[in-house]
Amino acid sequence: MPQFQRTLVTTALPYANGPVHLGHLAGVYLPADLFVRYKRLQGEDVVHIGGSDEHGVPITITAEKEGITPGDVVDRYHRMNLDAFRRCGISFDYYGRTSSELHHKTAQEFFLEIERKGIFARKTEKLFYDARAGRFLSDRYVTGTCPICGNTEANGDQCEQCGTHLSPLELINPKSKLSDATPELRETLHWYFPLGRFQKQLEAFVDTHADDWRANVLNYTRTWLNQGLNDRAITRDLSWGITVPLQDPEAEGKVLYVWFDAVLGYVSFTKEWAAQTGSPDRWKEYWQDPHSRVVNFIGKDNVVFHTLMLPAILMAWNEGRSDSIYNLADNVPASEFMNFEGRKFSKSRNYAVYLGEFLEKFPAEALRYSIAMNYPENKDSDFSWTDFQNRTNGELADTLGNFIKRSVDFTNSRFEGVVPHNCTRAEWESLGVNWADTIRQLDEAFEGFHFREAVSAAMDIARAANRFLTGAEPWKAIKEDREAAARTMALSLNLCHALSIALYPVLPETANRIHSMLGFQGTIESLFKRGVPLLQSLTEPALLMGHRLSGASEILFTKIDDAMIEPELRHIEQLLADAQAREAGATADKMEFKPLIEFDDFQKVDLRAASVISAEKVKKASKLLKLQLQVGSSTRQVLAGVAEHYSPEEMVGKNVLLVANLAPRTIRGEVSEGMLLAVEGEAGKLYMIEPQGEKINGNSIQ
Ligand code: B3M
Ligand code: ZN
Repeated sequence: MPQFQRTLVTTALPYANGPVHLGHLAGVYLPADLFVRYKRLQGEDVVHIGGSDEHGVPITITAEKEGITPGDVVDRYHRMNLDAFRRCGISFDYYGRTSSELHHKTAQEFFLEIERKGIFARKTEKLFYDARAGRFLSDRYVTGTCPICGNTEANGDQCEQCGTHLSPLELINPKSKLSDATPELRETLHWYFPLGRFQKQLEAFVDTHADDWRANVLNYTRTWLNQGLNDRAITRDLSWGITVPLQDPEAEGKVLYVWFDAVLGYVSFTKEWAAQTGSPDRWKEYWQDPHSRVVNFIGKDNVVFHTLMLPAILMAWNEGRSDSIYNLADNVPASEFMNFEGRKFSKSRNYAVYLGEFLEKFPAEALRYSIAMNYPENKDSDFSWTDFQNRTNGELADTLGNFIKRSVDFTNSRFEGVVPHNCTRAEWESLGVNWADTIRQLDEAFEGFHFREAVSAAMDIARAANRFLTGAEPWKAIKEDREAAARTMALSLNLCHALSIALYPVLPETANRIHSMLGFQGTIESLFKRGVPLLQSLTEPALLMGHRLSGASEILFTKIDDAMIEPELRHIEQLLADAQAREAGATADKMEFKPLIEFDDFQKVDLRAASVISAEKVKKASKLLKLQLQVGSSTRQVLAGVAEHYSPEEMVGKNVLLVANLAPRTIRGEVSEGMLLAVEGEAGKLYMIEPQGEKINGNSIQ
């Protein structure tokens, strides 16, 4: 692994459109904080940059819904999230906002540089336009019926019910969210970033990280690369965002696409941080010195924006330059998701525990520890109240907290609060902790982003310490062999000190409390020194005979009793019951029959028995099968949303019922000439209607 002189850590910029929840903390902010605190402890040069993503359509929709301005929305959530992070001990060096002037300027500078090089393409396309509101509608502003599952409230970019990614043009009965009007298609011009132009360079970039990036990150990225990269529109017809910085009448009323600007927020905020430290040019050391590394902490849903889009933007900037060349990310540790009591967090369904609210009731350090121990590194993990309670009471209060308190109290009461013995190296090595191994384990785990292992390795010291103290029984020894008791206490106090260092990344506040109980002035942070790795000092006992403790002793963790968890458990039951009621309600709605139609209306539907000749999966559409049908003497192609219920092999040879006179539609670039009838069973499972009988193919129903 190459050695870097400094590290820039960035964390995904949460949309300032709602409060962050425990899922965000587990996936992005806590792991990043563990990493930067570890680096600082080791005397390394590290800067942690984060901030709010304040553009994008969800923000303008919220503003319209609440009758306030987008500025009001982002002010509210920026403040709320920053405060929750602070209370949780997430140690940003800088937490910016994409609405800042410097960020607007930076994103525009990138746009202009790429425009100047002639890399963007300008293309005219037809987009939905709401004539009543006088506005073009970006995907999220259009709603309608999903062509795959029939959900009447599908969004223009995705159907929440079946998960299919859609374009607004695929919706049946599209409606504008602004006015309920049926939108019309109008031509509009946009700037496109030609990702495909960088395909080879991006492939080479990703290949250089084949050994050090996580499997999930490589997989997502390579799936995209294998499908071939396309042009992406990077402007929008909106009024909220960063204006396209051209005098051109064609650019009027257009802003940069939120993702184009958001990923550049990392650069802008590093500049703002540098200015704040009094050395405005210092940001360049982190972005443009080849001896520096950039590490982007994100969730798995943001992978390609960080492994393809941001690198491609930087490549476009770097192209043909001999100076001011940006470093591409050295690593992009993307997490899987942490679920909550077995279900996905969902902001739209209000199934979430928000960080700020959690910290009103429970201590941040206990949360940090539980979440670190459930870090969703390679697969989705789960947060449950019972697990949180058990870890707090068992591991933090009983194992760690008790050990520290027993050590300090006994020394205070029996040895006048003074370390009563000089521990030898041999004694230090005899405690059941192999210090060199432990340090190596911690180093490897933190450097490799294996945070659960890192925190467990630190907690193993507490377990060994407890075993040692309980086994040595100084409260008995003190009566016959004061020297033995003195030895035990000196070793225990040194273990307390080792714990304060090893657990510092995950429990910074507790570590500082231990540090001060042990009689040290100043904070642990005040010991940090460039080039001095504090973990390495654990190989030697740090407290010498005669060192005086502070004299105080605190309970580090209070147990969480059932009465505190009870309301939370009831609250989840309520949330789950609500979700079930909603789902049942949705089924009940379907039971309401549609308005009556005349027989003649029904006669207009041409229903035919057909049979499936061949079936195959459709690229980029995991729900669709492309079927060729025999309908009497003719053949037909139909796309059916049944890929999750039937394999292509199962479909071939089936008799099916076809709506034969449905106007053809294009889905995913493929024409579908008709629709197959199926009925929904439990949990959304689909069953094809399979007419039985001899010589029925091609015949209509009677
Ligand atoms: N705001 C999406 C999200 O919060 C987006 C991340 C931006 S990172 C530059 O998931
Ligand atoms: Zn759908």
